[in-house]
Amino acid sequence: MESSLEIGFLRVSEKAAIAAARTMGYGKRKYSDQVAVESMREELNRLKMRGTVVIGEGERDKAPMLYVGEPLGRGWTEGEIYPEIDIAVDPLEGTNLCATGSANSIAVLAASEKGGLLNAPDVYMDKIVVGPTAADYVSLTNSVHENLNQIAEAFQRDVDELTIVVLDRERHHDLIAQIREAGARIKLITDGDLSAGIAAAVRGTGIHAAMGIGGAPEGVLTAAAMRCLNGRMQGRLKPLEKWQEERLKSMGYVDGDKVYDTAELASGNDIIFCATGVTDGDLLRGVRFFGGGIRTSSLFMSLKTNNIRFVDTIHREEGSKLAVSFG
Ligand code: VTB
Repeated sequence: MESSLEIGFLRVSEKAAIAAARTMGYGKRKYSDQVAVESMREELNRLKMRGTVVIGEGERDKAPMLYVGEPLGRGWTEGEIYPEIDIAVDPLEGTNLCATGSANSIAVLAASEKGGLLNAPDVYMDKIVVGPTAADYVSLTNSVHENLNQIAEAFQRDVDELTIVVLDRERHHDLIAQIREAGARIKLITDGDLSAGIAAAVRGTGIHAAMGIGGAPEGVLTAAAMRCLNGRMQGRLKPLEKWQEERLKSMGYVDGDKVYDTAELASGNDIIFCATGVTDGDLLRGVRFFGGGIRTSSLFMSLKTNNIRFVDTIHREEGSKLAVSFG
């Protein structure tokens, strides 16, 4: 991918994060999502590409979507010289977190050459996510105990020195009990298993794995991040409701036990992943507003060029005399 296009994607997640962050704490999750979606759409349409959404906003939310199949970018009207790009978005991951001003909501986007991101249905997915240290040590077909022992071995520590992130949901009753029984520490989160998965792949966050059932679209985005970070994400599609089962069948997903590995979820060779903090989090700072300017913190990665960038951007308003401060 051209570097100007790569930088364009960073701008997309930054702008979406800023738009959402302006609504932080309003208590209106759908509105927060809507402004992030609108901002992403507007910015993506400025880019020199023929983009197509392959992972869009969840219909489950009934939010205004960037829908699967939506064409984006100037290439569709201005000419075929621009590359075809598949795009996966989660304009506001953790709508509730933003609406309540809680930690770890982010704006996320991944892009790849055509066909490089699985067009996963909007159902649930059972997941395990670890970073490079434990990447070769886990499998979704192992028991929870086995996986925790393996992760502990990878980190050369005891199981009780691990921290596992799990979404705080009734459906995780057994999973949580098993992790507790094995002795690992747990961080229960109200939302946002995508940002938890990314944090698990970065040393120093204090998180060693994310486990449990969350959204399949978020799973594909997590896998895109894992490709760039050398982490591992495994997922098994989990229809929890009747309509989800029907959706899977109609889309041709018949093998309910199939475990998708990182490179099946995100198979591209030219993957870009951007996440910008909306509210302060484990890995990224939230958007900060000053008179005359705004500051954002992003993770911006390119698989092809092997760059992982933590980008701290100051967006100065035109004519602003805002002094730049350190940190
Ligand atoms: C999942 C998870 C997301 O919403 O999609 C979750 O992957 C929805 O799960 O990170 P429930 O239906 O159980 O609420 C998030 O937590 C946030 O979008």
